[in-house]
Amino acid sequence: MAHTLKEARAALTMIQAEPFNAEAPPEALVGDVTPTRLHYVRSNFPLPPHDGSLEVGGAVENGRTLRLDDLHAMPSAERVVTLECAGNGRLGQYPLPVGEPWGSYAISTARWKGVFLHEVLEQARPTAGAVDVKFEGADHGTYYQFQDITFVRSLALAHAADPAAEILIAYEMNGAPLSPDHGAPFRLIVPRWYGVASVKWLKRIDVSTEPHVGEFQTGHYIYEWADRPYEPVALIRVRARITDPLPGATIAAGTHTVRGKAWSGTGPVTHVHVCFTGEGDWHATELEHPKGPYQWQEWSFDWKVTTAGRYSLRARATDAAGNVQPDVPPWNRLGYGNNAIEVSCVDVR
Ligand SMILES: Nc1nc2c(c(=O)[nH]1)N[C@H]1C(S)=C(S)[C@@H](COP(=O)(O)O)O[C@H]1N2
Ligand SMILES: [Mo]
Repeated sequence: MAHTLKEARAALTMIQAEPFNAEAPPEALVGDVTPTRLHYVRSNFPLPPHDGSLEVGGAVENGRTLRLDDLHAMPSAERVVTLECAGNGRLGQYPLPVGEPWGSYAISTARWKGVFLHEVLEQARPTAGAVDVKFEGADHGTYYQFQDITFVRSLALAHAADPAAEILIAYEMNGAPLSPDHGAPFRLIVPRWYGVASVKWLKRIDVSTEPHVGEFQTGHYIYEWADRPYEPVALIRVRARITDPLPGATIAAGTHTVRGKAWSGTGPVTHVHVCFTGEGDWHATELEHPKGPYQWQEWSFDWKVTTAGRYSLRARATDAAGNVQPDVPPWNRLGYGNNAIEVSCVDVR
């Protein structure tokens, strides 16, 4: 397995060796779906062993233990979902906060297959008074001041049990069983939310009558400011990326089709504008209709450039909720949710 693990990781840009954390390469953003070997990986703890069982319990009338066969026997669903780490773009924050020094590529899109969480919860029958659902991974370890804690996240029962939320317990990614780094044998996929909600190596689903207060949503993965109460990170903020030309490229004068992706958890994205001088010359791009509710959209713009020189390219997305990217990273102590407009320099000769 060591060999295949090494192969599975070879195309990624490593941020940390152990636990393994790695960004996607720029090619990851070219198509609609990111090939699995190019999908970013974010793990807080070493790869855990998993015994293949998933306990569903707590404040439910019908607790049970599910195995892969049980999940396979249920109706399946497939969704294409863009995942972004809430720490993506942390390097763009100044002063640099603690945490993984992510550049801009902790973002990818995959086709996930599994069963709907709401169906599993319906079968479990939460008791009256249940308000929260904890999702526990098999992974654990040292974390800041903690000797040994397990990766646990919760969602409000109203969200977890909502058929419209389309939360998956996924067992396949891009047509193959989940790989070790992406949460084998099964994981949560929470569309529209920063990746942290999508608990990998899912071991236990625990319905509760009290909201969960855990390190991964009250100590980290929170927007923390000096002057107001913190908020847990939740929906992915609106963002656009230029994928062609890549930063630092040299292109010939003439007409160049500038391309990119745009995404938002409060989406869909309704406009992407591009700017070539940094002086407010914003041009509307051609934006494709979303191919699905949870995946990035493609946009393009035919840029006619006749004068040689260095240009600074910017792309700015706006979504249906009216959210638009800010010029500078919205600072918070732990450096989450940087969706500032990116600038890339391109030489025209
Ligand atoms: N059990 C467990 N699940 C986890 C994590 C983790 O450390 N442990 N990391 C989360 C974070 S922060 C992100 S961004 C996504 C990344 O999913 P990926 O590695 O498949 O890209 O997994 C989430 N699920
Ligand atoms: Mo993340």
